[in-house]
Amino acid sequence: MTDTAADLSTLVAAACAEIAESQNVEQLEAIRVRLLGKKGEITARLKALGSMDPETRRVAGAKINEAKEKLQTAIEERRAQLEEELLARQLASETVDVTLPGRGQRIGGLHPVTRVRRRIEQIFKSAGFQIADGPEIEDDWHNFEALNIPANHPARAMHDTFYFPDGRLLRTHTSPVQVRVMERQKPPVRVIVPGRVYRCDSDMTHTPMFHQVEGLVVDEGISFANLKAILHSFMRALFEKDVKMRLRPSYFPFTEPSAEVDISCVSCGGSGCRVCKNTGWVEVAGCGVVHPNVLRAVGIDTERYTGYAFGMGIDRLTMLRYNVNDIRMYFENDLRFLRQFA
Ligand code: 2NM
Repeated sequence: MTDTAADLSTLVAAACAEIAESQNVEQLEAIRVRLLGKKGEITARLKALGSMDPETRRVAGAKINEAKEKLQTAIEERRAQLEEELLARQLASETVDVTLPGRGQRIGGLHPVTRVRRRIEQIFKSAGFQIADGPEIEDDWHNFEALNIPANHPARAMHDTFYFPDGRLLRTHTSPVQVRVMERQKPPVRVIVPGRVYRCDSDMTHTPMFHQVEGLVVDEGISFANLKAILHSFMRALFEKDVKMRLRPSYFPFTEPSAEVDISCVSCGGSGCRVCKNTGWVEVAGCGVVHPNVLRAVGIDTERYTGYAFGMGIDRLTMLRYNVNDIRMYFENDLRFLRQFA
């Protein structure tokens, strides 16, 4: 064996050991460049062949090419091995265990007040009522004047109105919408108006914003008896119970006569409990025969037409239906509370 041949086999053996020990493709590539790159050790030997005599060149050339092929093969095999290892590591670290339980997605639900409002709408719809709505920011005329509540009328003090600097206000009831309905629609009128109303009042039974539904029927020959019948049917439908109902004389500027509506306590059935303060009755609405001044304010002929109207708090009806005793719970939006209704 010639010196150069021995030298070459030493180089190949050392390189093969280095290739086998390389830890990643970058290291391996550096080895390849050092050996087989343009300025590599093997490449240099191939270049040196040119200055040899033909016989020496033939023998040396064959040996160098053999060494080159051996190294190339070793490098490619090691590269494949390293890539396979890398892929295996990636697969192991990125594995998704499809048998793990999911994180879970909580289903949302309608707010209890919304659920009761929809029930109310459904019941009145099936009795032939239209559903109307209107602005929450109102003018004095629609909220008070047209409803027979002139300036300085004591009823204005009862309303704890929120005013804007320009004299407009947040509606204190949904009646202004009924005024707007009567302004644009000739009788017969048969509507309910659910919506948000605002009063400057806040404690366990009052929130500054609350929900009301008011009803209005105007036609020929409408009487207090019709009012009583529709309200009693409504209460039985809403609470899905054969509730009793009674009317107590009351006062509203926009109705005459006027009455408060009580139903037998839905919590105890009338025997007496905390909800009805041991009276057996709970107050749920106000109502009456529309005052002629209201009909006149919107240009309805009071000789030909009469009407009845009623109003109730949706939040309060919701409290009765779900046995909740603090109205503020409905507006805190605490999920622990709301989830119980989903
Ligand atoms: C109530 C009680 C009694 C009422 C009156 C009217 C209107 F616009 F026709 F005059 N709407 N709503 C009314 C009557 C509301 O709430 C306790």
